[in-house]
Amino acid sequence: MATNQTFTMIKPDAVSDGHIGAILDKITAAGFVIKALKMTHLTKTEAEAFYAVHAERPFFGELVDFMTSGPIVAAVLEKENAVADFRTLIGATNPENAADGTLRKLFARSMGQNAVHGSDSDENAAVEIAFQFANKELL
Ligand code: FUP
Repeated sequence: MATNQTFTMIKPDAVSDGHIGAILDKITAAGFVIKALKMTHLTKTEAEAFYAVHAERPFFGELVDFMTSGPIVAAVLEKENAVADFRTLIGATNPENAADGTLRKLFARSMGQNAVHGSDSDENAAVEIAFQFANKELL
């Protein structure tokens, strides 16, 4: 599943800064179709599980605190080559290194509060979609 799908979250900084509409607009303008969409609030357990790969990193606690600090907008996006093309659209993890016009360059506050998540592989996209969306939301 998910060869042409990716998972995104508009993170609490961008939600709080009022960028939901502008970000969704840029996502659809780039050719992605929104297949599922919800505003929700990650629990500590969910954020810890989502970023478990970073559990031993020094920034983990701050990352979990940030991701649970306010609502997020989660979405499933569809497009040919979705994972790679969406990573290009969001730009580098650190917005200071992100290319002009990328979502992180335009909307992120910092490396830790970088506005948008995008899956890094088809396998992770499938796992992340299932993590946030029920089957009936994916029809
Ligand atoms: P990305 O794939 O670009 O979202 O980046 P990573 O999976 O490497 O990191 C996930 C999140 O951890 C980033 F969005 C922000 C945070 N992070 C830091 O706060 N500091 C770092 O040095 C690396 C990542």
